[in-house]
Amino acid sequence: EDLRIAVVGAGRMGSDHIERIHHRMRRARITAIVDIDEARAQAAIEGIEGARVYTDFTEAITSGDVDAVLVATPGFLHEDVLLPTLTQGLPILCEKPLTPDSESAWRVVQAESALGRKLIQVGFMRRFDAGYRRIREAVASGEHGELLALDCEHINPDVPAAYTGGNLIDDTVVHEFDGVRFLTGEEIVAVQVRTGKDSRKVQTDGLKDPAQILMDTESGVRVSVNTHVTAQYGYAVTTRAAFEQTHLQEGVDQVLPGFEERFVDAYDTEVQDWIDGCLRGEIAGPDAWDGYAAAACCEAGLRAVAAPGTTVDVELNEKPELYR
Ligand code: ISE
Repeated sequence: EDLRIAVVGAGRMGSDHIERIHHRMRRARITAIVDIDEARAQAAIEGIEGARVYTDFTEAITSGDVDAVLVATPGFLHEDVLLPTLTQGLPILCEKPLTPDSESAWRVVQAESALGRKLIQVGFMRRFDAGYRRIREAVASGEHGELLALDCEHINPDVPAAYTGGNLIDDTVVHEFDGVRFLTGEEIVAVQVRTGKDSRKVQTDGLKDPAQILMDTESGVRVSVNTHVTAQYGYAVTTRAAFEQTHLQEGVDQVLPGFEERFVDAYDTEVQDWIDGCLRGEIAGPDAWDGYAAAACCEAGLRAVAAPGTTVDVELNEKPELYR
């Protein structure tokens, strides 16, 4: 039996996933597309036989026609979708961020903890990228000695007109917060932001571009992330990992139009693994704790943006049993 998926949110990421599931994923089909904008949902459903449009999310998840839910609404709407879906006991792939702030992310963690089993995977797709995995394996095996530093780049051709300095952190750098946690296997303990000359392509007040975000991990791995989100020429994500005995570099030759192209294989692997896991009754991949930890890093990052040059500590609650 195929996994019957409801996709909630038919915007940029939702449509990308709909197309992916419909054309490329095995053992799954879309049975519901939910969007408050009915016309948008109708457009997304075209050509998908057996799928229904819903404007009401609760109706979709209680229809009896849905085994799993992929959440692709804007982050501020996630909690309202996640909590009822947990209550229904349905597995979830939730696009990043889990929720926009650590307080709401913690509520989700607690709700899942209370159930006593994992149902949520967070859509941090970089964990499924081949280059990221090569670095992670080298860190875990210790074959080149200890990891000492990570120097990363995150380049976007442009961002929406209303993009703020805060979005730079909670929409863009959130990927590095998770990526660094994944690559090092450690929590991030502190964040700092440095800014300088701004590009004349920046359209919104308060967005500093380019910027540099510095992080420290528990064992003292030094991390820098150079962001440039109005770079015009393309999308690029690079990582240079310095070990005691060598360095590894990933992504340097990959400048593409957007993240959909750059991470297409990562997204495909992420969604297929999730589908296969759902069918086996197992949830793997980045979990709600990872989503919460990233939200806590973002909070520190937002304070760091407001006070360039100061180091802001990341505050984390104690990790619940379920995630240990
Ligand atoms: C988006 O969510 C992504 O996944 C991209 O990697 C990131 O560059 C972009 O800023 C985000 O909006």
